[in-house]
Formats: sequence, structure tokens, C-alpha cells
Amino acid sequence: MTIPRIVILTGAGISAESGMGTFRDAGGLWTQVRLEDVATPEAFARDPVMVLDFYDMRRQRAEAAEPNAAHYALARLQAARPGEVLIITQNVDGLHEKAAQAEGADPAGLIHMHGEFANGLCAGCGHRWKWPGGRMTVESACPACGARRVRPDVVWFGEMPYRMDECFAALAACETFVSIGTSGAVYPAAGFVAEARGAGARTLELNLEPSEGAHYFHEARNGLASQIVPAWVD
Ligand code: BJW
Repeated sequence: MTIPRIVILTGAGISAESGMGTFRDAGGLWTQVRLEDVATPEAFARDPVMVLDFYDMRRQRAEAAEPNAAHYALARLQAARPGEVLIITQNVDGLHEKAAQAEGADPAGLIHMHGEFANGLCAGCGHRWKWPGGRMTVESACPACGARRVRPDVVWFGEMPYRMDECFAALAACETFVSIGTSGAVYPAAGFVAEARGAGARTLELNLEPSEGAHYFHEARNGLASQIVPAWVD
């Protein structure tokens, strides 16, 4: 991809109206389950059955979910401006891809910095592959090395998010940075606005309410993603 003019960071809030739930809102995932019990490499080493069951339940919900008006609006923007719009998503649910396919947007304009439910990862050899469907269990074997240490290809706390060099290069060169549906509580994504603004980008937050980092943005619009994202795009 050429250097994009617009970089868009998305978080759980963009998928909330597709039924995916968020992490830190009232009733969010981390108010129901301790993240230390399910979203760290140590948790997987301690209790792989519980961690795999937790992710199987969420993978099934994601497979059944449909994009909402916000995902479609971003995909339309990408399709209308080929190569100019990069979406960096923290979400692992696959809803940006479904929208991109429907709107004819190039999937190369999407970075999954926290991985994808749709893939398996071998905790032994690091091989990543498209998960064929069905349950991921402690009996599942890596197709590359045969180890029975298969886990979802998602980035847990203490792990390095994916494709950070590409993200920071795009943030340093973009004209506009837009953050959608993210609380700004998790790094390195929470630092993207400062990075882009420091390099001269215009910055905009689209979120239900002001996020933890709202003061870093030039402009903020608050409301439901399904309404404020299409309004910004169109
Ligand atoms: C709506 C809406 C609607 C609702 N419309 N809006 C101190 C101690 C220990 C560690 C650290 C530390 N300081 C920093 C760290 C590092 C740590 C970290 O940030 N910890 C914080 C808790 C402090 N980060 C890491 O470990 C990361 N790795 C790392 O830093 O590597 C080193 C490195 C250094 C330098 C450069 C590069 C790397 C890895 C973080 C991995 C996060 N993983 C998870 C789980 C993924 C798999 C899974 O799904 O289970 O990622 S945690 C979870 O949080 C998930 C999300 O992607 C992420 C962010 O959440 P998000 O999307 O913002 O959701 P919410 O719920 O927080 O917010 C939703 C927002 O939407 C809200 O604002 C609502 O208002 C809004 N909303 N409905 C519009 N309808």
C-alpha cells in the first residue's frame, strides 16, 4: 500500500451495535471476567481449557455477527479512495472484512493489530493459519509442527501487537487521523493520536462519549458509531 492520507483506528465501540460487546463499559467483558484469567500468555499456560472455551464462545458470536452502518461507511470510504485510507483495527471480530467485501474495498487497507479470531496460532513454533472452523481445543494440532499448543491468534497483554512498523510509518505521514469506538486505555493504540498529531495530522475522535485521551484530539463528535461514522464519511 502507498502511504495513506487518512488513518483510522477502530476499537470495540464500532462493533457494539453488531452485538459484539465492549471491554470496559458498564457490563463490558472485563467487568465479567478478569483479563488476567483469559487474556495473558500466563493465563493460557495455567488453564488452556478455560481460555480456549472463552475464545470459542466469542469466535462463534463473531461468525454470526453482521457489520453495522459504521463498518459499511468506512468500507465505502476505502472503496471510493483506493490506497488513501488505512484502517488499523484493535478488533478481532472480522466485521471490517465482511463490510469491505460487500462494498468492494481492498482488504490490503486493513491492519489487525490485535490479531483475528479467524486464525489459529501455534504457541510452540509461532505458525499462524486460517482456522478451518469448529472448536479449538487442547487436542488441536499445529499443521506446521504438530504441537498441541494451538491458541487463538489474538494479542494478549504483554505481547507485541502486529505490524507496528507499518502503523507508525502511516501515523507519521498521514494528513488525518480518526479514532472510532475506543476507550484509549490500552497501549500502544492509545498513543497513536499523539504520534499522528505530533507529526502534523488533523485528529478527530468519534466515540459514544469522550475517551480517556479525548483532550489529545483537535475535534470530537460523540454518539452511536452507526450514526456519527456515516455522517462523517458521507
Ligand atoms: C461506542 C459505542 C457505540 C461503546 N458507538 N462508541 C502498565 C502495566 C502493565 C502493562 C502496561 C502498562 N502500561 C502499558 C502497558 C502495556 C499494555 C497496556 O496498555 N495495558 C493497559 C491496561 C495499561 N499493553 C500491552 O500489553 C500491549 N502490548 C504492548 O504494549 O507491547 C509492547 C509495545 C511497546 C511499544 C510499542 C509496541 C508494543 C498488548 C495489548 C493487547 C490488548 N489485547 C486485548 C484483547 C484482544 C483479544 C480479545 O479480544 O480478547 O485487546 S484487551 C482489549 O482492549 C482488546 C481491545 O482491542 C483493547 C482495547 O479496547 P477498546 O477497543 O478500546 O474497547 P473498550 O471497551 O475499552 O472501549 C470501547 C469504547 O467504545 C468506549 O470508549 C465506549 O464509550 C465506546 N462505545 N459503544 C461508539 N455504539
